Amino acid sequence: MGSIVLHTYWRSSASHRVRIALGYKGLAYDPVFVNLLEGQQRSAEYKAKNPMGYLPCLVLDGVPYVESVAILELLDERFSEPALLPEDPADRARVRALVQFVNAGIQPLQNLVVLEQVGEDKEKRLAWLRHFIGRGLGAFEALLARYEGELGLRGPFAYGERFTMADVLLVPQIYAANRYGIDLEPFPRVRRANDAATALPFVAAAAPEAQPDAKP
Ligand SMILES: N[C@@H](CCC(=O)N[C@@H](CS)C(=O)NCC(=O)O)C(=O)O
Repeated sequence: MGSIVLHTYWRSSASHRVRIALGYKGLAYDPVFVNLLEGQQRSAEYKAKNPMGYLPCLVLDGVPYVESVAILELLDERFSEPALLPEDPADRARVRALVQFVNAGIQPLQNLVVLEQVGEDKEKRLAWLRHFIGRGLGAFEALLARYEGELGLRGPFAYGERFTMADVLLVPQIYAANRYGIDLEPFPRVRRANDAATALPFVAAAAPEAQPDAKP
């Protein structure tokens, strides 16, 4: 195995995804800490790695890769066991739908660059975050309920008995939901999946508070 470097920030949910996936696959990496609050992601040096100015960036054998879901797919293809996606194409599509509910439907709306456009008012930002995260988690819960009805999937993870890429996306999203005080009571399947995943040691090791750059 070659070298793996991860440009990360403790509270970056997209970096959190990649930390979980690396832990799941038992891959050691060297972290490079990029402080989002200090704007280090917008430096010319970092933007040479990711022109969007977003974390994470994974450097594998000296080659930089960006966009967390593309990175997860790359890791799954390069280091196939244990797998992040089921084998059956229909199952893969259903897991990928859960992945995209978070990746496309929720997380982009909670990004710093978007919140800056919402305005400086903290209450306004919080209302925005609660609206879009709550809306997206409601859809995630509804899709889990549909899979339960159609396929008999009853957890403990998001897509049945095995940990998948859907769990990799869900855990950081629930971390953010808790951070912004979102009521998770209406989402029992989401809570069950998050509880099952966060009980796993490699998921706990990837948690924001467990990172060396975490601030109290
Ligand atoms: N779709 C991207 C999203 C990445 C992203 O939004 N990163 C956030 C942290 S979680 C970021 O770096 N934001 C910096 C900013 O808004 O200035 C991915 O999945 O990698």
